[in-house]
Amino acid sequence: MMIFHVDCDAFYASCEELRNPNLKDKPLAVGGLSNKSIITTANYKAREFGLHSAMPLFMAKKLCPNLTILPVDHPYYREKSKEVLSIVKTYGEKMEEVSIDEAYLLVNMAKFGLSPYKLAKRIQREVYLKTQITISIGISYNKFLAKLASDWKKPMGITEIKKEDLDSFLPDLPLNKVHGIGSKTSKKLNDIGIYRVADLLKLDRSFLEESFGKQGSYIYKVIRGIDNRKVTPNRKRKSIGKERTLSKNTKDLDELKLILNSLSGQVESYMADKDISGKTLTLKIKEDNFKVHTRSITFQEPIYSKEDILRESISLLKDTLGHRPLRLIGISLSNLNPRNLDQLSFL
Ligand code: TTP
Ligand code: MG
Repeated sequence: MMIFHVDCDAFYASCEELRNPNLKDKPLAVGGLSNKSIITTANYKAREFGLHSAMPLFMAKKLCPNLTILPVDHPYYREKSKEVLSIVKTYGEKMEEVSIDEAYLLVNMAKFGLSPYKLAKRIQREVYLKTQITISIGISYNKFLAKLASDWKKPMGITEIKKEDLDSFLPDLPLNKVHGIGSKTSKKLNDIGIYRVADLLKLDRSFLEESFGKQGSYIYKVIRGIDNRKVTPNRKRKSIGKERTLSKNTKDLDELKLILNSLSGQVESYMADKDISGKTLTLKIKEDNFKVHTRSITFQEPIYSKEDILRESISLLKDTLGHRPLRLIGISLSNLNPRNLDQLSFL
């Protein structure tokens, strides 16, 4: 078995180029339209000017005055993502979607009678022919290395990392290229003179564990090519909800708002763990006579933040609350989808 990590090239920008082909050879960024916002991505032409994801728009414009900027259109990208990933999925035993444009695929090579490289080529070609989206593929024997490999050569790259190649891929790697080392950890490590994987390799396991806990032991292992995480197909959950039976029946709005506040926080953190968002919010209440009422609202754009969930559930509560006190209150989000990176909420 091999693990393939598939990642679409300049995904949002490529989607936009598809429906407007004359943008293809021009620098293009997708992002918010006010100067304070950031760009979510840039096509490869714009990257020649130094543009990258999460760059403030004003900076992008300064570096690249001829930049075309388009607003984000999630529903369209999600559609394209489904097209791409449903093709990729046919090649694997299992697929795990990680974000809108990437997935891990567990591949049984024996089925194909091809080298991993040739199979990756075939997947690339089929995806391109059917969707006009280009993808890069990383191939290895674990998730960490497969992900590293897909990022190695882009766009349209195929990179395989074998056990014997570890020394040529890992030691020179800067910390920010190690998936799982965030900017905070990276900064702490820089403070003690660690800049590359080669420096990290000199640190004891116990030191890393004492300094960074679980993450420390993860780092210790992955930079040695050890990663036992399985490819886990995304469970199709229909909804995510939390409810609470009240210690004392009440219809006091302020008291109920406090409970909604805590429930919204719990739903938010669950959504964050799974990296998903939901389009439909449902409020459920049970009155002191055990009568249950539910009320739902479906949004144009999916939500996942505590603030959004709380605000909307309070407004549902105001519409639902009658004159009877409640003995239970709950909220749930359904119509779930993988979400994208956090920055999007600022656009
Ligand atoms: P990435 O795969 O990180 O980037 P990309 O596909 O644009 O470019 P690459 O060829 O290097 O893979 O992210 C996928 C999409 O997610 C991207 O097109 C836009 C969105 N995104 C954000 O909204 N914010 C971000 O900070 C990043 C990194 C991506
Ligand atoms: Mg990508």
